[in-house]
This record gives sequence, structure tokens and C-alpha cells, in this order.
Amino acid sequence: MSAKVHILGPTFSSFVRSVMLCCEEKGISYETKFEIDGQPLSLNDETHLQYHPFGKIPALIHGERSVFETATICRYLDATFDGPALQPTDIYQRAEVDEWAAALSIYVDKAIVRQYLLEFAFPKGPEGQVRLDKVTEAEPEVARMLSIVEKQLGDNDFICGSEYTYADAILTPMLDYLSGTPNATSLMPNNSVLMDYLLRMRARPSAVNALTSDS
Ligand SMILES: N[C@@H](CCC(=O)N[C@@H](CS)C(=O)NCC(=O)O)C(=O)O
Repeated sequence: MSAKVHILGPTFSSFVRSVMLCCEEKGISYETKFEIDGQPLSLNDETHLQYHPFGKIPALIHGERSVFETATICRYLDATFDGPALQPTDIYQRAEVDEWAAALSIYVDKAIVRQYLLEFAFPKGPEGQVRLDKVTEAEPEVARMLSIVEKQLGDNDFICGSEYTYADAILTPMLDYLSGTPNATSLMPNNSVLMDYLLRMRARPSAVNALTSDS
């Protein structure tokens, strides 16, 4: 199926970036925009909800088809397009990738993106200041999530072993954004497993477009 791939959402979204990374890794040509037929969408408006009933981003539009939920979109793209596989064929290894993709999308995203990074991106304190009490409150859970991810990485190059999978595409934008926060050097010190991993992910050609776009 050669229809155009449209990632519905703004490119600053970590989950949109995950889908972009999958497209880049597979060599899929795509466009990323939060609009339909030239009409900008708003979160939860009628058109948005047609593509994502829960009003989240991203959704994928591929010809007449549409898919929502990041991990599902990544698996759909992997199964539909040629290019390097982003999931193992062995069923147990595939289960490991799926469980990590789910855990990263739910628990790690909640602690790192929703409860921590968003405070920096959209500060809600007086006069638009970052609420440092909220940051301090959220930090132990960020550290706990990072220690779980670090343990899973161990000596491996990737989150689920020796091959790049779509779970890496889900993890990378979160760590990439986290590395730009004021306490990043204590959360992810230089030469740590996590920082080395992030540097490896940033060095991949897929990072050039997917981790730098700001629309
Ligand atoms: N479970 C969803 C989560 C998607 C999600 O939370 N996306 C964020 C942007 S990164 C969003 O839609 N935020 C807007 C909101 O929650 O209202 C997925 O994996 O795709």
C-alpha cells in the first residue's frame, strides 16, 4: 500500500517523535501535522476525535486507514512497510518488546513526561514560572523510573537486547527531552548507562529529523 503516511500531531510531542523515529528507521516517507485538509485541529475537537476517540496525539492516517495509540501505530508501520524490522519474529522476544513499549508508554511517560517535563514545557506557576515544588516532588519517581530503565538496558545497546526496536523509538524522545532539564546531569550523569544509550540513539540517522523538529 503506497498511500501517504500522515502523522497527526505536532512534532514537539514525544509520542509523535516516536512515530517519526519509526518512519525514519524504516525509510518511510511521511508528513507530520495537526491538521486535516489544511484545517488546523484542536485537541478533542470533532475532527480530532474521529481519528483518536480519546482525544490524544498522535494518530496515524494511511490512505483510507487510521490508527491510534503510539505503540500500535509503530507495530502497524513495521508490519506494513519494508525496511529494517522494528520487532523480533520470535514470539517471546516480541512479547518482551511489547511489554517494554507498554510500560514505557504508561508508567515511564507518566513520571517523566506528564509529571515532570510538562512542568518545564508549560509552567503553571505565577507569571508563567516553573513550580519548583512540583519538580522536586516529581523527581524521586523520575529517578525510580530511570533506574528501572537502566537495569533493563544493562550492557545492551538497546532497551530489549542487541537490536533496535520500536520500544527504543518510544523511549528515546523522553530521555532526549529529559536531558535538557536543569537537573539532567544528576538524573543522567555523563558516562552513565542512560546517557551513553541516549548518545547512541542520537547518533542514529533517524534522530536527525525526528528529534530536532519544533513545529
Ligand atoms: N497512550 C497514548 C498517550 C498519548 C498522549 O498522552 N499524548 C499526549 C502528547 S505526547 C497528548 O495527547 N496530550 C494531550 C492531552 O493529554 O490532552 C499513546 O501511547 O499514544
